[in-house]
Amino acid sequence: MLENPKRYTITAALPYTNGPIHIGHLAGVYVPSDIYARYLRLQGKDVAFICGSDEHGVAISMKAKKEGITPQQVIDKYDGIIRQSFIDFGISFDNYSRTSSEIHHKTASEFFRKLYDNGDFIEETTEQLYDAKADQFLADRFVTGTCPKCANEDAYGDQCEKCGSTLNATDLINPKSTITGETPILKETKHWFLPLNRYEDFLKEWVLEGHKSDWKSNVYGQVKSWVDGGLEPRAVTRDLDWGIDVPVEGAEGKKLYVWFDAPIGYISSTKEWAAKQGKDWEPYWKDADTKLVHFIGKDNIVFHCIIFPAMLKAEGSYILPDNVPANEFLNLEGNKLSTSKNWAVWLHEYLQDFPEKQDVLRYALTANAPETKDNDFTWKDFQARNNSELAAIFGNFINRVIVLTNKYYDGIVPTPNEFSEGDLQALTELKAYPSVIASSIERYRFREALSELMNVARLGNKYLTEEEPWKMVKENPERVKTQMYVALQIATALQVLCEPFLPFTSEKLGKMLLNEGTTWNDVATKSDLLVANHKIGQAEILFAQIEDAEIQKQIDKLEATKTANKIENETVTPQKETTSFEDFAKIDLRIGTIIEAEKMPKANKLLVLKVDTGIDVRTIVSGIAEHFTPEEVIGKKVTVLVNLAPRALRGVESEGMLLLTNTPDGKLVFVNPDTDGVSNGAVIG
Ligand code: B3M
Ligand code: ZN
Repeated sequence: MLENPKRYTITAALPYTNGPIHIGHLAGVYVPSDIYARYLRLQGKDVAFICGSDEHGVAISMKAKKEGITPQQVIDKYDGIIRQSFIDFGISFDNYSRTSSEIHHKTASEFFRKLYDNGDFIEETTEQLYDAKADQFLADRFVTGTCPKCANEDAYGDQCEKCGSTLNATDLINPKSTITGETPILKETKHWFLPLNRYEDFLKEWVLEGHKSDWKSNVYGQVKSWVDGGLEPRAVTRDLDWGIDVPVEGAEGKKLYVWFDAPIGYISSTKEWAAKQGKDWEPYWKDADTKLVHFIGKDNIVFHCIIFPAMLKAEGSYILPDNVPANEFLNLEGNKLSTSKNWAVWLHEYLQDFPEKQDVLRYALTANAPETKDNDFTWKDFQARNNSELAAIFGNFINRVIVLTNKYYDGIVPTPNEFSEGDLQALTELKAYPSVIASSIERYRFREALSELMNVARLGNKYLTEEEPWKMVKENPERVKTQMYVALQIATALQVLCEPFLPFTSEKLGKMLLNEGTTWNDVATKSDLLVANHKIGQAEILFAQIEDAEIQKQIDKLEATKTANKIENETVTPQKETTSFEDFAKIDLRIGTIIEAEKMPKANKLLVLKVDTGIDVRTIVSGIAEHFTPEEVIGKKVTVLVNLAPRALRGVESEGMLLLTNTPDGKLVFVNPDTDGVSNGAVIG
């Protein structure tokens, strides 16, 4: 681990511009990286916080085909939406570029060409999957099939999301083209391969030895299993019509593999940033005193810990990542987040429903971050985090301090008298928090760091509750001056220390305290963060309560998505075997009317019905009690199978059966032909 770096290059995974971003992206990558970058800036460090849109790859082409537009139109649409989401949520990149940019095409091409000229690639003609109907080679997401490692039937040509394996398309069992559904054939094609096997010793020494103690176990474990399992040459070019041309002769129609070019996007984005700043980009990627940290999700570990480092090693002039603190996955209400199933909380939609509540989501996602294992986002937890933590602890403390200071001293910070033991104890505890929080952040433990931040607010509440200035003011107003002075120091510390986590709240609180310029280090070293006679502003509510109705609306929205997915994905029951007209003629279907209904005692699912079939009035027991009340069905016209052999149900003789079907979300509905003007007993045939 690099001690005392001169500068920091922090990268956040480049989001594919094939759709908007959701809470899983924020939780996994962008909030943790933003906390880290903001914290380092508060320490006065030289930080380049880098990101950009990932605009090549099959995912873009597939989206274009699906929407009937060009890949350029797809990336322009979603690049704009994603950029805005990052701005809206205070993700403070120093530069956000895009891999369709000219500077990236140039940087990636030069990078490839250098390795090509060094002879670092294996040039080989191999048989690849080919969709004869679409007249297209199938790579990556253009083909799905069964994963040879874990038997997941929805594995992609380059990766299995279930077990995390990286695959070659030809590894798939029962491959199917996602373009036409056809079974692909094998066809020869030339590609260039990065011989990862040649880098096994380097990776063993750099990662398995060098980062045994400081890389997260979920990351280290994945890298170890890949390297120990033996690495194979990996194609870094594709037969595609969208992407960066392969810059060598004889490569017409070939593009760089998206996972070769995308990580180079960090470098080109840094170049773009440095040019705008009038800085030299190279120290941020080539100086041994630079700490390079990649923030990613777990499905990107192999690309950031094996493939990209092998590329950097081969190129020879770059530094390697000091850490890759990958997060696991966030689930939503117990199910995997899914763009394709619209099972997500989209950031742009969140802000429509919860305007000005970016920090509440940042807080809830950090408090629940999947740092070492997959975790679950629920709307109930989100509400509790806001109401029981942010509002009840953080907001309540701040509100009491600001209101009382305005009430007792017209907003002027009082001059303290002699400090009591309790005062000194609180001020001493306060000074410890900057290093406590820093220690967690620097070990990428953001949940822990956030919990320590909230302990500052708890310290404030505890102090006020023990000191009770609202009572003391009657008997010893001089004492209250000291109490409020101490409370204001805690509030100011909270304003500074919360900035990496809750930037919008920090800004609001800064305006309420009219405090500027207090540094992280001041909190650790100074006792007068807010000096006597400083005038503060008025209180405003930092965290309004989130009502049950607002949460129910979100839960209902997800239920509607589930139903829509069921409808879209409903598989039709296959037709039964052929029957004869003679057999059909044996059944006797009539129109009838339910004239009485009651629940079957001690049987949740059964209603006992009296049905006028036109032939007679008979008893029919029907399993519809969980879908209809007796009142709802009385008077309803129904289709009745009248010559079904009678049978006793819970001691009640049932003579016939009503015809019903169900909606995709499982609701039962009566099946009735258009029965206007049709009498009971009418024969259906
Ligand atoms: N575009 C994100 C993903 O796999 C991918 C990251 C690239 S970082 C260089 O969803
Ligand atoms: Zn698998």
